[in-house]
Amino acid sequence: MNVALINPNRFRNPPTIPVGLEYLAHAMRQAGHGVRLLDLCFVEDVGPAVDAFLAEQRPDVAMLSLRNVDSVINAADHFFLDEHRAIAERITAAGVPLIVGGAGVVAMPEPIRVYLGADTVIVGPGEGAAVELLAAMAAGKPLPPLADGFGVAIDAVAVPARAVDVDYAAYYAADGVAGVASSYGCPCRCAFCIEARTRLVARAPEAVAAEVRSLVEQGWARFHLCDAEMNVTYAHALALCQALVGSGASWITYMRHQPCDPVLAAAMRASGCTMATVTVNSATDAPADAAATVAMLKAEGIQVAVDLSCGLPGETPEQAKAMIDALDVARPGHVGVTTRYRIYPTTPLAERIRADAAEHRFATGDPEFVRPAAYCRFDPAEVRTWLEGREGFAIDTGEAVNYQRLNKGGRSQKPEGRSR
Ligand code: B12
Repeated sequence: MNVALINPNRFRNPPTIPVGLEYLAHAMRQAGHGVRLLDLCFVEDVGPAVDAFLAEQRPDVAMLSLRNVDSVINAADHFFLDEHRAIAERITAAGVPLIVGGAGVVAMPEPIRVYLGADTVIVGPGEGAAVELLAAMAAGKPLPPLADGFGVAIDAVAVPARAVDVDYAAYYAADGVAGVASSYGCPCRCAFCIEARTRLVARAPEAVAAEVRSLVEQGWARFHLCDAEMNVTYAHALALCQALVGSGASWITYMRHQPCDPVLAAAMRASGCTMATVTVNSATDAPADAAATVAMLKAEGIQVAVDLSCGLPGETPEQAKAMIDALDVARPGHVGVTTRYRIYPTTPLAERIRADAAEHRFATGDPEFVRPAAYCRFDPAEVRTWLEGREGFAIDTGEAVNYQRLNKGGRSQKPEGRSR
């Protein structure tokens, strides 16, 4: 079939290479389909670009990637679904069947499908599910409204071709980096998060390493690991690091504060990891464990930022302050504190707010939680007083992501152990 892939993500702080669409393009080409990708990230005149692309390619189906529903942080001051809907409308007006998928759709699959007027939404990894749908379409079957990509096997040893359809130079020039995913899904249970509680699907570390080497060969040696949290399975994290040794890449990642030990920290460093964002929830995590992980990573000379979430249902200010104290002693380069949560309708946080009037009073915004709504239990002004005088600590305003912050020189992080 003739497939049009469209990346509507024009948020450029930083710009993000549409790696998900690159993976889809590879899987569909392997299955014998014709694929072209329209990347709208740096395009000025979006509407005419979409119309021209459709008129020229005359696709059998269009696949629109929905990475961001909104900016999440700061009560989601950028809401992207309206601009995505304008693109979706041009596709459907041209009579082209529309399938949507991407990291954002898991937030609320059916409301997003309806909002965009799409035929189908695929939740989760798309490599297997999109190919299955194309086969069904070719056999004349109707498109289902919902398909579960987590339930369809992916080719775990595939090595997707990179930088074929996307202008990497434009992204790197604008502070972007390549992304590489070694797994999808996240078994963590964070109440506010849309990725949590999804099935973990892992790729073979050797295949990921081969993909990384191909990026390095093309000159794109710095990448962001795009796993939800790299270490949710300790054995996979360690095997990934071991496979990446000698690739020539340098990489940055998100990880949970646990599991981590000196062996994993050393393997990360040996494989080219230069920076980690450690995600910590003061409602559930032990301060000593979080501080220990920061120390282990710093001992290897890895730059560390912490994304600290505090003020979740049931949490006391004392819990949050104990975590802040412990992190202040561990001294990561930056601690971004979140106290306002975007409420997504499918999360446990939303369920709790719906069920409990005492929690409802902390919620503002769209009562259906489709358009931005926020939960804020700790007054940010008070939290600011807890952070006063602590170098590197700030309420996260979404003005930058951590690799930008630390590149601009967060708190200096002199390696405490081996030198670089
Ligand atoms: C790594 C990451 C980053 C890195 C990206 C680095 C890089 N160069 O790639 C950085 C730190 C830069 C970043 C920034 C931001 N991020 Co971010 N990020 C992620 C993370 C962890 C991985 C995304 C990823 O690339 N995955 C790997 C690729 C291969 O998977 P994928 O894109 O999901 O694609 C697969 C499927 O979704 C599907 N698919 C994709 N498109 C399509 C289309 C169709 C039609 C189909 C059928 C299938 C399909 O198939 C693909 C292959 O399996 C996700 C969380 C997560 N685990 O998903 C958050 C996430 C995507 N980020 C999010 C947000 C909000 C942001 C920021 C706005 C944060 C901010 N306030 O600054 C910015 C936006 C940047 C931008 N320009 O878009 C949200 C978006 C959802 C939402 N809530 O709106 C997520 C989901 C986190 C969350 N829990 O809320 N991010």
